[in-house]
Amino acid sequence: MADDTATPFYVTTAIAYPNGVPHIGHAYEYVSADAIARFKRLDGFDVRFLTGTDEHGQKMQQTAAAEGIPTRDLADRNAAAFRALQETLGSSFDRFIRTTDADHEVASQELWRRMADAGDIYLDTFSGWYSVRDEAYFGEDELTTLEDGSRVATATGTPVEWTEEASYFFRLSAYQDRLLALYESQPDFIGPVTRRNEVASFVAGGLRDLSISRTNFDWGVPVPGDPDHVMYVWVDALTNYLTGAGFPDTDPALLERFWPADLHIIGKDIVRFHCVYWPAFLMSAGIELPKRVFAHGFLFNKGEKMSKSVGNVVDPYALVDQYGLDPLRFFLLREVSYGQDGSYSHEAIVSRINADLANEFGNLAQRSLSMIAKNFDGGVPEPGDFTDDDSALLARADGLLERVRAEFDVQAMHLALEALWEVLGETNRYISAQEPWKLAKTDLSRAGTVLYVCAEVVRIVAILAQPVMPESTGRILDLLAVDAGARTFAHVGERLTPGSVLPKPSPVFPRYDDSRD
Ligand code: ME8
Repeated sequence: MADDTATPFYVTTAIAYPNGVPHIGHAYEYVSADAIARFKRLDGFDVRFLTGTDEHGQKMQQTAAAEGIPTRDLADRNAAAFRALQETLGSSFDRFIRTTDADHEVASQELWRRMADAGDIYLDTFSGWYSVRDEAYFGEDELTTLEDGSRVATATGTPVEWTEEASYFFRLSAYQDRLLALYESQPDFIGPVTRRNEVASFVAGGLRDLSISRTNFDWGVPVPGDPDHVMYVWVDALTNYLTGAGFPDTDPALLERFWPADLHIIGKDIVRFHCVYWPAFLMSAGIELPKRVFAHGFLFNKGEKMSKSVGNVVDPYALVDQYGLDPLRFFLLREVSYGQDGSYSHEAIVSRINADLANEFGNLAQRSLSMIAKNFDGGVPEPGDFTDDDSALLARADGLLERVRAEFDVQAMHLALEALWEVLGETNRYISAQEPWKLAKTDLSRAGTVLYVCAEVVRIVAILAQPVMPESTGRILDLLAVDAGARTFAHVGERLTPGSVLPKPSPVFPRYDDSRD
């Protein structure tokens, strides 16, 4: 049950095109958005997390025709694959929206009507160079002519065709000043800052009206009052964020609570749609704007762009099978600076698993808990007076929540994890310096204090790392006998209860043994 007293937080991913199967780039986006959703829940927010598939458009219709199957069958099959991937990744989404859902057609048509009522939609003829694959028109200056005389879009290399059609247009040009004022007055609207600057300079260069309907195919949402036209796929795609919050009136209470969205997580290639078109549509329709759009970077295999022809498209399921889900989630969020492009390779993943997880975290937990089991009858030791070193380390661990929260608030998950691992590093140095294994023979009470401090750090880091590695941190918290109800961030400031009985310790983060491949 949603907690009505908690502050709402609505986070979304991009909705994927199900004209193919999901790849590691999709997995990356899901894991990062899921970590944010989990973080906010643990931090006491009432979270709604939306994800799904973007099923309309000519590309879907063409892919299905090429396979000789109805478009709906292609959509059903691949939407199921995207949903299954999310489940495999442990994604905690609240709704998996499909743009073929009945309530989504109603929402898209209502948004259209409101933009039309505002006088922002008109009928005209559109002609230009159209790329089916990109579902976008390109100007002459954006094309390259190949040796065989055919033309492709320079940015994406996809073929373009000269196309003329009757089309409805959206008066995007009328929104230039309001968009620039938005970026100026709400500097947090677009993150990271480099993307905001790019968008602002694009808009400052002038905006042309946008063609927002098509007549050359019918796999889309019909335009209200003119069923010969279907909506341009991006109009309907962007509306998913509203549909998923109960717009226009499928769930008024949900809409009231969760709109405007707090955060749209997207990839860097679709910034213009989310930061120019989307706010302009909403301004036109008189609907509040989302608070923030954050664009993550692209993920590359050893620095190379994934492509079917290079043969380096990595199946995310294979990575989960090989490395385990939590290590993979950790790697993706720790290794790549969120917002920048990143690279992954077997060596890089193994190095994170062995250095960060097995050595820094796993060993610390295992060593501390085994010494407690051996010397204190398996119960949390009673700490004596804390020395300055003990108190300084505990203070650092107590300060982590604030640091990690500040990093998550600006989607710097890599820095949040860095902060946690800094304290784990200090704790490993502390345990080496204190030598509790020696103290156990000479000063058992002091050994107990040292181990208590270590167990406390492990508890705090495990609680704060739950959004990234829900399953393994859960096991660490089980080993510390932390109640299921005492694992939210509100409990970080508590302390382990001396005397509480701990289960037999077992390693949570095994080393990756390369010789087993
Ligand atoms: O763009 N690395 O769908 P999509 C990281 N339907 N992220 C990547 C990536 C990579 N190599 N490749 C793609 C669409 N992505 C539209 C969205 S939203 C109203 C409509 C990201 O399946 C990409 O940037 O092509 C996007 O955020 C998401 O995956 C879905 O991409």
